[in-house]
Order: sequence, then structure tokens, then C-alpha cells
Amino acid sequence: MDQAPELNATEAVLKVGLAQINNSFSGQNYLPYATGLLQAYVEQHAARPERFQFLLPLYKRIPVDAAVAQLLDADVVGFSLYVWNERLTLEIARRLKAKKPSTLIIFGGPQVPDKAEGFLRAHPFIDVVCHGEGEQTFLDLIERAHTRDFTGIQGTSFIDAEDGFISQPRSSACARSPPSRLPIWKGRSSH
Ligand code: B12
Repeated sequence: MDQAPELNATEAVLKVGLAQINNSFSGQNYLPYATGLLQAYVEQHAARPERFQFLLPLYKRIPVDAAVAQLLDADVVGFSLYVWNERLTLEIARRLKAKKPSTLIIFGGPQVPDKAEGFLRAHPFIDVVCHGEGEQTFLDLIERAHTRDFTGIQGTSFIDAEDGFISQPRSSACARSPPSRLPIWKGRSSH
């Protein structure tokens, strides 16, 4: 079997956290489908999938401190924003960035505004947002995590180093086929 070539410095393994906090009913939880798709897409389509090590996803409502502790080890965290988790998710991301400023914080999901300048300026701990379908965009963003240069990545908005608002429209087509299988989260308990 062929062995993968060694990773160079800019390709060091990146720890990726994902948070999609859902409601629970009678001890049962909605699983994080959207972020599961993002992880599966990266694992199936990244040029070097071994560069990305995914932590167990955060998907339940837990105290903010516990959520931050769970994500602290990540180099990049993708937060999935919905109307039912907005305040909690923003607070987790804010505290995570305050505790570990090097964390690349990406937001996506239906509650990210299409016109995101006000949202980004109100929440400066968010590095970049994704509009609409996230699979290819998320892969593109984490591939650039070491440079933090998101120029040209479709379906994103961010505030650049000169304090300018940059918004890059998304393409109408899905670049590749959706993942054929979702990740299996096993081995450890998680939130
Ligand atoms: C199926 C569905 C349900 C089902 C869920 C069943 C289940 N087991 O999952 C049921 C009927 C239970 C339901 C309930 C509710 N729903 Co509903 N539901 C939907 C629906 C039709 C599809 C959701 C879905 O699975 N989409 C597929 C996933 C993969 O798409 P996605 O979540 O958008 O994720 C993609 C992108 O947003 C992006 N993305 C998402 N997160 C992230 C994160 C990062 C980092 C990045 C880069 C990208 C990214 O990439 C993903 C993959 O492409 C949507 C409408 C729609 N057409 O999307 C509404 C929708 C999600 N629901 C909505 C609402 C409001 C609710 C309820 C609150 C309704 C209510 N009043 O009770 C409840 C809340 C339930 C809960 N989770 O707590 C709203 C959410 C609005 C918002 N701004 O957050 C939506 C968008 C409908 C709408 N247009 O208003 N729902």
C-alpha cells in the first residue's frame, strides 16, 4: 500500500471542532446533521484528509464554560447558527476567542444574515461566515486556516485586515457530490 508523504509545516495537523447545538426532548437529542455533513465532506474530498483531526461534536445544551472547555483544544471551530441556539452559540464563541485568540472561528447556518457586515462588526470574535451550503466552503476555509487569507472563497463574508467588509457570493452549483456517508461518532461520550 502507498504511504502518504510527510506533512510539511504549513500542512501540520489541524484540530477541528464543530458545534451545532440542538434541542433535546425527554432525554433524546437531535444529532448535528449539518456539521456531520461538513465533517464527512472534508473527510471524503480534502486533498489531504489526514491533515484534519475532528474532535467530537458539541450538540447538546450544556453550560458555556463546559462547552468552551470542550472546544479549547481545537485550532478551528465551525459553529452552526440556528434561531434556537443563537445566543448560546455566540456566547460560547465569544468566550472561546477570549480564552484562546488563535482559534479560527467560522460561523454558518440559516441564522447567519445574508448581509453580514453588521453581524460581523457586532461579533468581532467571528473570523468568517459562510452563506448557504457549507460543504465546499468549509473545506476551502479550513484548507486556508494557516494563512487566514479567505480571498476568493465563494459564499463567505469577513472583515479584512484593513477593516474593510468583504463579501464573496456563492456559486449556484454544488461543486461536488454530497458525502456518501456521515461520520460515526463513537468511543467517547460527548456533549
Ligand atoms: C427538516 C427540518 C426540521 C425537522 C428536523 C428533523 C431532524 N431530525 O433534523 C423538524 C420538523 C423537527 C424541524 C423543527 C424545527 N425547525 Co426546522 N427545518 C427543517 C428543514 C426543512 C431542513 C433542515 C435540514 O436538515 N437541512 C439540511 C441541512 C444540511 O441544511 P442546513 O441546516 O441549512 O446546513 C447547511 C448550511 O446551512 C451550512 N451550515 C450549517 N451550519 C454550518 C456551520 C458552518 C461552520 C458552515 C461553514 C456551514 C454551515 O452547511 C450545511 C450543509 O450545506 C429547514 C428548512 C430548509 N429547507 O433548510 C427547516 C429550518 C432549519 N427549521 C427552522 C425552524 C425555525 C424550526 C423550529 C424552531 C420550528 C418550531 N417553531 O418549532 C424547530 C426547531 C427544532 C430544533 N432543532 O430544535 C428554520 C430555522 C431558521 C433559522 N434561521 O435558524 C428553518 C431554516 C426553516 C425556515 N426557513 O424558517 N425542522
